Amino acid sequence: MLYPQNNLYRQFTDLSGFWDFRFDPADQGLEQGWSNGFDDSRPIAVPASWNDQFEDGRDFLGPAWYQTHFHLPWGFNLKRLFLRFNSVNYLAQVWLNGHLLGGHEGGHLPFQFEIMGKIHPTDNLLVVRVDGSLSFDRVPPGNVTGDPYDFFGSHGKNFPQTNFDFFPFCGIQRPVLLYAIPDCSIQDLTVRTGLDSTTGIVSVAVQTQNCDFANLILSLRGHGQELTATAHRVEQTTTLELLVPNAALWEPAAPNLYDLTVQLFYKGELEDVYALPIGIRTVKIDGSRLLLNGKPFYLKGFCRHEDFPISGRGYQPAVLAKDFALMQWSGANSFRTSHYPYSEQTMHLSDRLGLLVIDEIPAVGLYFREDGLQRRLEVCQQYLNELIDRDKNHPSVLMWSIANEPLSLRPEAKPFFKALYDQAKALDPTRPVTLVSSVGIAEESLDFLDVACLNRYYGWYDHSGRIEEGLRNLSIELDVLYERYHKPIILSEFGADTLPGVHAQPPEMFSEEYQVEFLTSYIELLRSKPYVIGEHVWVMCDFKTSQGTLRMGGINYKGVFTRDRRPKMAAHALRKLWRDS
Ligand code: GCB
Repeated sequence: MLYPQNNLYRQFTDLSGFWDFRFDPADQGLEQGWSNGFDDSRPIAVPASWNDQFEDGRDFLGPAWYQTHFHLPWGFNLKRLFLRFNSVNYLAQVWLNGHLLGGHEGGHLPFQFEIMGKIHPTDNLLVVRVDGSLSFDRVPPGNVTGDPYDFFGSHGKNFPQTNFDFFPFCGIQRPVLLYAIPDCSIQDLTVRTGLDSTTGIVSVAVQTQNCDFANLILSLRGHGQELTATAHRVEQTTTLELLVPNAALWEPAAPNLYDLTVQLFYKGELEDVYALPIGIRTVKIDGSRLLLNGKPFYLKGFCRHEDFPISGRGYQPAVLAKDFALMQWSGANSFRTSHYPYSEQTMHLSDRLGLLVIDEIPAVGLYFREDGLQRRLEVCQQYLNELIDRDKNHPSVLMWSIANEPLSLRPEAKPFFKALYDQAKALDPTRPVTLVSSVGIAEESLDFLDVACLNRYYGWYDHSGRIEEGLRNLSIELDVLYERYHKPIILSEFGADTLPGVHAQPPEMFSEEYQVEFLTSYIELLRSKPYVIGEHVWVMCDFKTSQGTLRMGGINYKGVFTRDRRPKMAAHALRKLWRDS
C-alpha cells in the first residue's frame, strides 16, 4: 500500500485535529450513539490514544465513538478518493455519511476505503467506532483465564489484564488521511536491490490499475547519476531493472539514498507520478554472520516503545525527532519495533538517518491453547501481509520479526510459526526472518528461523542482585543455544529497572549504578561470543504499563532515558561503548 503523496497527479489532506468523542460503556451502538447528536460528546485530539486525555476512562478500553466533519478540498472531485487510517487500536468500524465503509482488526497497521459515491462536495460526516478491549482471541491477547502456563509475567494479575507488558492504549493513534489518485494510476511498487561487485542492481516491480497497455518511465537520481528505464504496453505489472555503476550503498554509517520516480503514461498523456527514496544494499545471513553489503555487521541499539505522557501511543513528530536524535547521540545503529509496527514516519526517518530496523508484527504474548488458536494465526497472517506490504521498500528494514516471547512450550507453537515464516519468505525472499524468544533452547522454531533473538534478564528477574552469577549462566546458555541450532544470535532484550536519581555504591538493584554495571557487563560478554551479531538494550525510554506489583506507578523503569527523554547514567555509559566500538 503506497503512502499518499502530493504532486501534480495525487494529493492528500490530513484530517488530524479535534474530533467529537464519547465513551459507550453500555455499547448502545450507532443508532443511539449517533441519533442523539452526540449530546454528551467532548473534544478529543486525533491522533492520540484516548486514555490519558481525560480525567475518566483511562482504563476503559471501549467501545467508544469518534466523529468529524470535513469538506472535499478543491480539485479532489476529479479523482478516485480514499480514506486511509494509519493506525486505529484495536477494532475499527467506519461510516461516511451514514454508509458503512467497513472495518479493520488490529492497531499499528494502515487500512483504507475507497469512498467514491459516498462523499459529498461540502459537509461530510465521518464516524468511527473503536473497541480496544482485551480478549483471549485477539492479538495481542488479554483477559486470558485458566492455566498459568499461558500467562506472561505477572500471571494475569495486572490491570488492565494484558498478556504483555505495555499499557493497552487505544483510539485513533496515527493520522487519518483523505487522498486522491488518478483513475489510471500506479497501484504498487516493490523495490529490491542487489550488488554485483560495485554495480548496484535496482529492480522495481510496478503494478498499475485501470490502464492496460500503459507506458512507464523509471528514473533514478542521486550521487551524480541519472538513470532511466522504460517499459511499453504494460498490462498491470512489470519489472524494470536499472544498473547503477559505482553505487553509493546504503548503510547506517552512510545512509545514501537515491530518488526513484515512476511516471505512468496512458494514451500519450502523463497520468500519474510516484516518487520514493530508495537505498541500495544487500542483507545476507552467512553461517553465524550477518552481512550488510557483503561485510559483517554488528547491531548496537535499543528496543523501544511508541509511548509518551498524555498522547499515549499517538503519533508525535517532535518526540520521534527527539528519539532519533537520542539514538544517534548514543551511537546506536539499529532498533527493534518492539512489540508492534511503528509509524510510517519512523520508517522514513530510519532510512534517512541510517538506523537498521527489526520490524515486528504485533504478535506479543501469544499462547497456544486450542481455544482461539486458529483465529490468532489468521490475525497474525493478516498483520504479516499488511506489514510487509507497508514496509518492504525501506532499506532500513533488516529483518522481519514474527513474534515476541510467545509462550512456546506447547507443541502447537512450531507449526504456527512455520506457517508465518513461510508466508514471510513467500512475500519477501530478500530478508531474514526471526522470532524473539524467551524460552531459549525450547524454541523449536529455531530449526527453521534465520536468526535467533533471545531476551534475558539474569541479574534482574533471576539471580537478582548478582550480575556476575547471572552472566555465567548466560554465557553457558548462549553456547548451548548456538551448538543446538547453529544460528547467529542477537541478545534482543536485556535490562534492569532503574529509578532516576537513585544511587548506590556498591551498586544495588534499581540504582543508576546497577543499570550501568548490568548493561556494560552484558555487552562485554556478548562481544566475546563470535556467533552473537547484536545487542539490543531493553529499553530506550521508560514507558507506561498496566498496574501490578511488578510495575511501580504503572511504569516500566528499564529505560536508559526517562519517559520524558532525560538520560540516566547508563545512557552516557552506552554512548561511550557504542561510539568507541
Ligand atoms: C520482556 C518483554 C518486554 C518487557 C520486559 C520487562 O521480556 O519482551 O515486553 O517489558 O521483558 O521489562 O520485563
